[in-house]
Amino acid sequence: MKIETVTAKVFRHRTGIVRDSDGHGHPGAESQTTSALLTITANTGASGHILTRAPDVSDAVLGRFVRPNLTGEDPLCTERLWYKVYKWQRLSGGLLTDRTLAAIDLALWDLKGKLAGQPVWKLIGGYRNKIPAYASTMCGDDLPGGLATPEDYAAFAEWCVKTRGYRAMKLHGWMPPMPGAPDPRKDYAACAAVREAVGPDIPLMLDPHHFYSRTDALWLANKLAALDFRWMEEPMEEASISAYKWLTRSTTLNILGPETMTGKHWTRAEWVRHGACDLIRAGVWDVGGLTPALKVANMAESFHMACEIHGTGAGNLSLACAIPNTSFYERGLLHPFLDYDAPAPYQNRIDDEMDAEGFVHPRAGSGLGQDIDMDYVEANLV
Ligand code: LLH
Ligand code: MG
Repeated sequence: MKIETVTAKVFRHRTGIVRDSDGHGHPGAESQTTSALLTITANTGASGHILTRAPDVSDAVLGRFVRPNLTGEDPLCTERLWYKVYKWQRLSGGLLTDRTLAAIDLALWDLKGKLAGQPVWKLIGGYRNKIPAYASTMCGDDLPGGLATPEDYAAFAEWCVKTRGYRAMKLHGWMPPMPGAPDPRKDYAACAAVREAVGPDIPLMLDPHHFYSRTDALWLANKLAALDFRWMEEPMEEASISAYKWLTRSTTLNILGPETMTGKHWTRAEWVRHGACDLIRAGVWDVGGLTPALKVANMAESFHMACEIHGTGAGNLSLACAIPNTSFYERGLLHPFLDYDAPAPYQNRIDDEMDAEGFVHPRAGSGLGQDIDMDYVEANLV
């Protein structure tokens, strides 16, 4: 069997999310945006798909780094193909991103699952057929009745847990350019209000401003430990492993990371080696795909450490259900003004439907489990 074609279709769709000046998403006026569908097709006619951002799979990137390395190769050899493309990053790192590696790897896994007639979460381990989700909020904002005050967070937490059935919750705090941000005391006030609203038994986590100083991060960590928070993630720039080593040593709160730091499974192994975190982080879009993310999870397991999966979508859900050493699936980002359960215009169903008890179930069908509206994509091509 051989890979015959690698193609990307860019298509238009509506979105109700706007980006602030630091790149964080918030609810806003409807506008038009684009996404891309990457497709890898074998000579049997079977295809693997993944939805991604258009620049990840531009024709320039596919033509220079991807097609020459994949065409004519056996699509089942995901490890070999990951390395073939990855090696081009050494001299072209700025052009060939980890997100492109991730898109290629995920489409290949989708194809492998379809060829095998099996869901990917089973092919890569099949540890569990359902996983509790945590409600992961958007970053704080200044929208009245949104996520503008500690009381807003508390009211939303109450809805998430008592009405929608979530069993755990993570707050994203206020980040610039929001008024008054960054302020660890304001983040703490929201965390305290949420703990008060949901009671002592719901696991809670915080993802605050990503550029606090050591002393602000430590102050916040100690205050969250007193509220019995499960973990805090990315409170400082992750390039300083020394700062994370110091923080992890200095507080009893669990520190989770690295999330956005480059370096894939190699960086994560260094964080374990240097005691820079208590819980390891991996997301398929951060570390270059399912293939390296599985290595992160298995490495963490070997040190009796949890690997908490970053981000939403079919790839991350497949990973979370495949491995033993994770606690939750991150479902979000959520906001009181948005209906997360409504499919995007290019989806027949969302990737991560959640039941009333707060569990997400990976799909039984073959591949990654995405249900894409192919007619919509074709009708809205750029
Ligand atoms: O800063 C943000 O917008 C969020 O932290 C975002 O990156 C989110 O994906 C995250 O970190 N989740 O854990
Ligand atoms: Mg995070």
